[in-house]
Amino acid sequence: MEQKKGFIFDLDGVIVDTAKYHFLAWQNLANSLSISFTEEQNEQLKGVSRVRSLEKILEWGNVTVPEEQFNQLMTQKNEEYLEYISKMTTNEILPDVVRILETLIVKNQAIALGSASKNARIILEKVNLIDKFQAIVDGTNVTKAKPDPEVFLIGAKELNIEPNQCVVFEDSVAGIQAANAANMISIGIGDAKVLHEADHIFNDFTEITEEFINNLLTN
Ligand code: B16
Ligand code: MG
Repeated sequence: MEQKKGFIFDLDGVIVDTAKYHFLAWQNLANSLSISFTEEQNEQLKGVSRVRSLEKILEWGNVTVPEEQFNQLMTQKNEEYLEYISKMTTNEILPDVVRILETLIVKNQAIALGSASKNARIILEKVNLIDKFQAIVDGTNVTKAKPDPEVFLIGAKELNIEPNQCVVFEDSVAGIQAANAANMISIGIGDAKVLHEADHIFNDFTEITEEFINNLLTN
């Protein structure tokens, strides 16, 4: 028999590819401090909070700044990031995300967002998906960053579904670890070599069949 489960989606790298905008904004900021910043380093910032991302960039560049400047740099980065976000459209939703969301809605499943981003609501509004989510847990609601399970546990609570009845879609290693720590089914979206700790791994949502979803609902 099919059960009601909770489906929790990460945002950046799962629903939309905003990593490219984070990269441009962090790169400009790093360059202004004469720190080099590569796409490989950007990979390591996926799922990582804004504060921790800046700390890491400063560490890589061997640069220390007073607290006031640190806060200014965070604001500067976010302002540039918001400029990119403001131009986003529905065209930037990753392939078959809408198909999977619609499949879950037709099956009367509970859907939440579980993101580290403090800009999550703006992004969901820009790509016109905000109405698909019954709960939105983002960087404004959590005190502990992934791999801590807090973001997903709050999501489960808001959906009123037990954690072990929840399924998480994630593109970052820290996010998969957070889902596993929350005792949820973890589904990695991305490279199997990177996301090997996940219970299931797909390159993207086009590979997820309705049969796979049905199996999740009956197990
Ligand atoms: P913001 P996710 C994360 O989102 C990003 O992957 C990460 O690169 C970013 O630093 C973090 O959000 C904070 O974002 O600066 O917008 O608050 O993957 O957890 O949806
Ligand atoms: Mg992500």
